[in-house]
Amino acid sequence: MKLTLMGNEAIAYGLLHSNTKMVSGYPGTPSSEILTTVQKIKKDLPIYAQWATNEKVGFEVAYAGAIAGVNAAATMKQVGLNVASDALMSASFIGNKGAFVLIVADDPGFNSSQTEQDSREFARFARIPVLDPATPQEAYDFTKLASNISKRFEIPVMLRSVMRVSHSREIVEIEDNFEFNDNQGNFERDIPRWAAVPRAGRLKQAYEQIDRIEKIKEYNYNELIKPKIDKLRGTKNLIISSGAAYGYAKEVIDELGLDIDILKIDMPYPLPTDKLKELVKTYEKVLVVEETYPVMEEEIRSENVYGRMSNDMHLVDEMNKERVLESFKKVGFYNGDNIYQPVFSVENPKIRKPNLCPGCPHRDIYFSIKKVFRPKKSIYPSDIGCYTLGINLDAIDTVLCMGASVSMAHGFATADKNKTVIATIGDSTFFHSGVAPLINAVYQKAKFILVILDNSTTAMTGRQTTPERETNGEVDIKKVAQGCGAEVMEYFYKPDINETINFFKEVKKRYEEIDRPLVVVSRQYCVLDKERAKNFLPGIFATVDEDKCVACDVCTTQYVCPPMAYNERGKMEIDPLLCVGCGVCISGICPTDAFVPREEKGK
Ligand SMILES: Cc1ncc(C[n+]2csc(CCOP(=O)(O)OP(=O)(O)O)c2C)c(N)n1
Ligand code: SF4
Ligand code: SF4
Repeated sequence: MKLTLMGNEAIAYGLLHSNTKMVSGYPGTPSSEILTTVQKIKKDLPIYAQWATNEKVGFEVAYAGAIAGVNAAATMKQVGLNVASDALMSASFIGNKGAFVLIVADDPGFNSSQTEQDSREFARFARIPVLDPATPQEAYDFTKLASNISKRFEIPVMLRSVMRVSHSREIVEIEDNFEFNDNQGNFERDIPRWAAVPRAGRLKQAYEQIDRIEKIKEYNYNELIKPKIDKLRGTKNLIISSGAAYGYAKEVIDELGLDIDILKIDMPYPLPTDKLKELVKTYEKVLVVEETYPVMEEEIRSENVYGRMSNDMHLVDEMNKERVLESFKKVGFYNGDNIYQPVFSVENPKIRKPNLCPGCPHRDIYFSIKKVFRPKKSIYPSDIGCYTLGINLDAIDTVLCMGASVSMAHGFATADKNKTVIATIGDSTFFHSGVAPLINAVYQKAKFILVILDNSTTAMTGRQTTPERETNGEVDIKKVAQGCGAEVMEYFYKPDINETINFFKEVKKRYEEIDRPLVVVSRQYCVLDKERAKNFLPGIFATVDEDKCVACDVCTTQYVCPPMAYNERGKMEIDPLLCVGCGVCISGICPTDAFVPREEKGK
């Protein structure tokens, strides 16, 4: 059967068609659609497909399933693997009974991530095989292959996608008339294996791990690489490539009619290094085209191998045809002009700044925090989510990684006692990794304010569910924070800036009275949550009384609602198509009260 599928949807079908019974993960672009699609296509099948509180938890839930004999998978973005890496490093010694596919989507070019790390490096570090699909079709095929290899060698197998595979679409051929085999889990006690404690048990497993990876190398060569080597024509030069990078290299070769052999590697680790080095010797020059780090290049490094390590390939950012051709020129594969236009680069950024949505409650919280806790006397650590866009309001000083706002607030409060620390974190991020540092802060008697912006969803990554929402409040952020030992104040947001400012004045007062972390739980739904947002948006649409506007910039620099922009007369104007009618600007943002309800204009 043929379907037009996004890479991530193809992976979801691949999971279904390899009888995967458990899929667990944590959202993160560009991986999120994998689990969402499994939830959609599984229909009534007895498949567990759930979001976890973080990637480590997701990994461990699914991995236990694989130990119990069912086929399982965990999904995450590349930085999520940092969080799950503790579990991964041990799982690679212990292995699994059912298949365990670890799906990680990388983001070369930092399109929506804080790093562009290459997860293949993690596979090499953990000594587990990794498959690197180049297209949505391969994303489907390789998911099934990963499941087979995992089951056959009883080892977690990584499927490493990148944004250009996960988010591109093509017609994908998938299995027809598939019947799901509902195999039941059956945990078999094997204490020396599943609970191998240092040192004797682990020593044994470490030798087994080495032995296993050697066998997988052989498999890689015989089944995946050798058939392709047999088809090489024996030209003067060779390109070795994998994943999405292969697509760029192949297109450049085809479009320019270059006579260069190209060997596509499906499993970049473990590589049959000796055999590849033999192959490399039969060519004059070999260029390795891969994203993002020189993983294969390091493995097959020889005098005539070129790439990033020889400085013949760009070191940062995504691959594209212009960059590939530039490398061809550097190593002497091509002498003509570079026919491809430079795409976006740091030198010519033409980007619109990301911004909070019109009507987003997060904006008012930041505006009010700044009004009450003045920037010169405060430090604003924040975290990762939609609320990070509070950066546009200059209401965020630091962003590191998920959960770090809380521990960094603790650190800042300890290091700089002359300032008040007001940290911000989203509800999903708090559950992900904010709880442990809050306990630590109470335990260490730190004093700061932590504002949890609870919009009842994981908005940034596509509004996935959160523990509180899914349990109808059985898991309650307020009680969790209280249980951690923090003082808690709750605010039910209203679209009136004076209400929010007054609330933060109360917060300031309370903060001065106590000697522990003060947590503020600010509740309001995401403005894109159409069902719920209509309950708090009053439908008061704004316009500007131009006579009153003195072009002071307060609204465009301190409140920054997207419909606001200066017109050709140098006066503020509201784009009526973007205004969602929250009415907040009218409630007191402008020092001269230039914002008025639309129908009042001209009164
Ligand atoms: C370790 C890690 N996992 C996942 C992500 C992707 N990610 C970015 S923000 C975010 C959650 C945002 O949700 P929330 O904290 O509720 O804030 P909101 O976007 O709803 O304001 C996620 C999952 C990430 N950046 N890092
Ligand atoms: S804050 Fe008021 S006066 Fe200042 S630019 Fe905006 S609308 Fe004009
Ligand atoms: S009413 Fe004002 S603050 Fe609200 S969305 Fe419209 S322009 Fe933005």
